[in-house]
Amino acid sequence: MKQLKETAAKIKSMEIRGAGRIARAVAAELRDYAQRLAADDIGEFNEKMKLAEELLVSTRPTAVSLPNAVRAVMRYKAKTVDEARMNIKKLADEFITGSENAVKRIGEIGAKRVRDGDTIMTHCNSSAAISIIAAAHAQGKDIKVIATESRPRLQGLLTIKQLDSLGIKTSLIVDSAVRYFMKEVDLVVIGADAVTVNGSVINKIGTSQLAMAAHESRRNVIIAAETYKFSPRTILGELVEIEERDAAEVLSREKLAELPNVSIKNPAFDVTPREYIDLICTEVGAIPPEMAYVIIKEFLGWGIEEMNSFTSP
Ligand code: RI2
Repeated sequence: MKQLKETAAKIKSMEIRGAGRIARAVAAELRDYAQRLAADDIGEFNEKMKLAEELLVSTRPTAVSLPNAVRAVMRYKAKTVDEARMNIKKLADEFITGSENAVKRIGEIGAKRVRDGDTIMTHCNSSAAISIIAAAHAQGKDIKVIATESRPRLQGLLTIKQLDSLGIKTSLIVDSAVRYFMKEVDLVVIGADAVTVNGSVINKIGTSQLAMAAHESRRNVIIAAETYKFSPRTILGELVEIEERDAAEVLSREKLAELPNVSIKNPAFDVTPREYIDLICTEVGAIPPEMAYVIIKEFLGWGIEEMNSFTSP
């Protein structure tokens, strides 16, 4: 239980972050927890696994990759504890390898949309988006990147470090400068924490204003997202919850205490409507956002019928 709680705490505090990384971390944790778990029979084992699942899913509400990873591992079927441990390990390992391959494949597919000489704008720190940029660079295309700082957690600093180590010329800008620099941009490439059935994309706060600025200037916006970032529950009309993080990420408690009339609002994500998105690049192909339902049904296995039968009593 100690390690399970530690992993949950690391995801909550964002020591482990990035929608794909979170998904792989929970799959690995469920796998390892299952191997350590003391249980007299399969009933007790299943109950304890369920509690572990609930704890992990509660850590970050927006990244749909998290419950999708949990679902992929928790569909194990077993009559004995040993059999359950074995199945869970197999499913978790399959998910982790599939996820790593997906990020690589997204790079190969997405790089086809990058032209020699392009300047790409990106936001926050997305492994899937960086996979596209890195693949285009590896193909010998002469590209430049403009990366946003991504306040308040400054994930943009991780992005510039990664791009720098690949030898890609990169400029760092403050988030509020995205429209100012749009005239220099050929293509926007960003990641996703969740994609809804209608093709809207939930990603780091600031993504929607970037996409709007790109749309205004007729620049293409590509979203890099593995299929496990698509949200089956949105078929039922559910909205993706936007995580509201601690005020101290924006202003220290001491400074805030000096301003009795001020409060901080700190949503971690926003929603970009599909009208501002040209393409969602997944590991199974680059699709228009209007095709999100096909991904949810064909590749995640959740169509309208499955979702309704799953939730009906
Ligand atoms: P990959 C991150 O969320 C960012 O919003 C990023 O765009 C998204 O996850 C996808 O990242 P956070 O964990 O899965 O920093 O592409 O809040 O790495």
